[in-house]
Amino acid sequence: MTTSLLARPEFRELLTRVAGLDNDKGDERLKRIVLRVSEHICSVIEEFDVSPSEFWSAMAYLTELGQANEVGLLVPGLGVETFLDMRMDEAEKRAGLEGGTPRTIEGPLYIADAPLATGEARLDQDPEQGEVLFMEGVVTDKDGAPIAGAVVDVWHANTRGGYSFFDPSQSKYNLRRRIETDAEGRYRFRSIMPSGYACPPNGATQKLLDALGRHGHRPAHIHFFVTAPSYRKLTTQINIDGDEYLHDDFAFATRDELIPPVVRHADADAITARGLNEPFSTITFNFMLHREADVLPDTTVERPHAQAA
Ligand code: MBD
Ligand code: FE
Repeated sequence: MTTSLLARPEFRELLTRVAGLDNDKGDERLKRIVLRVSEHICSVIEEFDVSPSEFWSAMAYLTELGQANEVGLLVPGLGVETFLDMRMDEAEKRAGLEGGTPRTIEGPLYIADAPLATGEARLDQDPEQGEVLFMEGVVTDKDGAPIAGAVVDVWHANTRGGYSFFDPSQSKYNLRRRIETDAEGRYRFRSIMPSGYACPPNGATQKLLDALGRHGHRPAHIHFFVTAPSYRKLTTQINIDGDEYLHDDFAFATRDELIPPVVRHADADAITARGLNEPFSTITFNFMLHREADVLPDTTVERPHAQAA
């Protein structure tokens, strides 16, 4: 004899009504999803003998998470954003797509409509004592043919791990640009070396991470959306090699193919040739895009983005 309430006819009937499956209005797919989610919540309550007080502390947590606008931070912290990437990777593999630059998560800190430049841009507009970084490369198709007019939308943190807009000490669009590739498919930019991001130490996300014995750090990284007409949108990041969190990212976004060599230039001639006074670093990284195809799931993710006012 089972002691589970979940199998009881009166509970099945309750779930059916919860999900609106006893009416012919509304959205069929949503009804099936709500049924399963409700069932899973009840099943977890039963499995762990969750008390009402424990349950309400979880609801208070979700409320706090939403009010602090940290939903987009906890999702990657729980590996769910990476799971969505794994599913897209699988769908592409099943459709025979191979090679190309690997995707990795977008994260919660993108701002649309950064200034658009052609060929090259300087990203650091706020004065900051950071190591100068030059990054460049080519956007190509999967045969290595350059794609002119592709847009490399790049964003990264400053030397304190903060992103403009979310960090009010930075100016609008600091360390954010869109760069259109030139006739040879090239992009390049000058910026400063980012530092890794850390979850707000007193925030809701860090509170749960603490309870799991986890840290909330990301290795230093640079985000990209790379788009071109008739190609699949690429969402990716590169990581800065040598970072202590390189293979211990709280957001699970590191991939081996996304750790390009960072070349440090310290000799006087190289420094003066760039018009600098200090050593600097360069990174070369090419993006390889796949052609769009109707049979494949769209790689453009619709999600709310803050607008830089
Ligand atoms: C970030 O900068 C980031 O990229 C992710 C995924 C989560 C939190 C901060
Ligand atoms: Fe980031």
